[in-house]
Amino acid sequence: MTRAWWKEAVVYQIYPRSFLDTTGDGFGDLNGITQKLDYLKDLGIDVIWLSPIFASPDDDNGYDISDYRDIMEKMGTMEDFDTLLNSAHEKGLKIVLDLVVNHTSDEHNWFVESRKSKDNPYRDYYFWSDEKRSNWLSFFGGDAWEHDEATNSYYLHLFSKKQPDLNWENPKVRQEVYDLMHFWLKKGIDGFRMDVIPMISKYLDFPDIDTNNFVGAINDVYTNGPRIHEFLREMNEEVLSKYDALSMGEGIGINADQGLMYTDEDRKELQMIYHFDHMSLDWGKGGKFDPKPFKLTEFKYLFRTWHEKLGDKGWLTVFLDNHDFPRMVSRFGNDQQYRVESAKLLCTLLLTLRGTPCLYQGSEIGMTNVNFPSLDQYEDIEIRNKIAEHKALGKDLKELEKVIHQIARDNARTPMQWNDQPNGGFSTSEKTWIDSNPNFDTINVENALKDKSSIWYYYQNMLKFRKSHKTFVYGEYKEYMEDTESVYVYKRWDGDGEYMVMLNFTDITQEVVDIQEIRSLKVLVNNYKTPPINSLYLRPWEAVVYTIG
Ligand code: ISL
Repeated sequence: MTRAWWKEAVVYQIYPRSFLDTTGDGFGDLNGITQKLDYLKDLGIDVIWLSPIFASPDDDNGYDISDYRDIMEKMGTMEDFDTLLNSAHEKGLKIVLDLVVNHTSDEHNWFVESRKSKDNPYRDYYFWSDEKRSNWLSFFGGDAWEHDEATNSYYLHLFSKKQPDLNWENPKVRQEVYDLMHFWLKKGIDGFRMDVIPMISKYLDFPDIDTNNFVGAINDVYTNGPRIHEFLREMNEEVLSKYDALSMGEGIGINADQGLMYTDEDRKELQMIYHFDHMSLDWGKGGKFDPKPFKLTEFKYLFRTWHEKLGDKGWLTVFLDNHDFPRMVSRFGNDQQYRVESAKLLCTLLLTLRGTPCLYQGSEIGMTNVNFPSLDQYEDIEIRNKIAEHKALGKDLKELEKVIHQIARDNARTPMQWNDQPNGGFSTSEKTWIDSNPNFDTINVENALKDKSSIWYYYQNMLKFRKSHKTFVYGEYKEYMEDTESVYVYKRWDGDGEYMVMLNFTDITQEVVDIQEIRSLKVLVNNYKTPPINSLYLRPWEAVVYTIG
């Protein structure tokens, strides 16, 4: 398997508006990130991915960009960005930006022009039609085709109506995107995370979807369109191949069979993608608002299958949460009695699988879902639209509220908890753009740094451990006890070593059975303060990494 820096790196995602506010306006900014670079360096990560920092009317928290070459005013200036980039580089940290080019803001100049008249030179930058071309639904509720008065036509928006989809069939659009990528790469950034990249090629016959099966629509119709690989190869040839840049695609809709097509090193498209298979395990057919129970066997099956299918040629980003999903300790762990143990267990999983791990801000202190007591506290357009839809239909909000507590994206978007001061030390403003999780009084960085047995130090230790044991990056993978819902056990090995990882995903002690190697195991890492009982038992949420032989 080819070795590469971006395979060995660990990425840390920052959600800038919620990281650190240095101006007192209740909104995180670039200077806040610069201030915390030493913190990140100490933690031991290599690459910082910044969610969008560009000019935007902020309909979808910056994922609606009105100028790709300008910084959002509330986040700072281009000078602040240059300072951040240079300081990061001085400390040996890399910066990756979010490339959101499936759609723009409706306030982007291209769209402002495009909607003016049918013969405007920018008309073909977007998808226009005299009538609705299909029954497609938008991710944030309602039709994906929006009527526009000016020309009495409809335009396509797979997300909010302020996020019109760009028409990648138009070579001028592609050139515009490549130009803006060059702009940032020439400035010295280290690569891109690519938002909903499998959606940029559309099925131009716009086939109708089964509106009761939104997940099916995403996988079968909205993503992996006929020209996707051609576009990505072109992007690689025109831009990426000219730099030593990281390219990480948001792999929405990509299944294990398709994954290799995107990341096979010989195909020269993207270096890695992060798939959604394990992120939708607890979604019913209706999508995230139709939750169903999570099964560990399915979760393990997915990791196993992806590992096999990508083989030695493809590559993955491994992640368990980000700004679009609930907090991992609340979703896959136990955020009450075993918060510390289960957060450490999930860290162990993230850092012992093949693939480039992507951590999300706050996981290193075990931040949890927020459960806002009032629905009015939710800021996300997705949730607000859903609430409005329910109200309009006269539906009961109690049930919806439960689901929102469980799945809302705002769970992961509450401010970073630095200390026990107001707003968890995130901001001195009385009002912040989103409320803090009140548990900042106990769960915060300051407390974590005072306690050598904290989740934070476990992360720091695991990051060092991964760096000094490359077997976890490149090695083979074999799973044991695949059919149990309680434990996740796997071996990682190569010429340099052989290791066993054992994780108990339950609140009770579990027995590990049928593993031959079990007699010759030595503990390397353990998430409990006292050594394991023995290698046949795992205490609640216990995680142990053993060396074999
Ligand atoms: O959270 C979701 C909506 O229910 C996801 O399906 C999400 O829409 C999907 O992961 C795409 O996410 C990306 O593009 C969106 C933006 O809202 C997300 O924040 C971004 O990560 C549109 O740009």
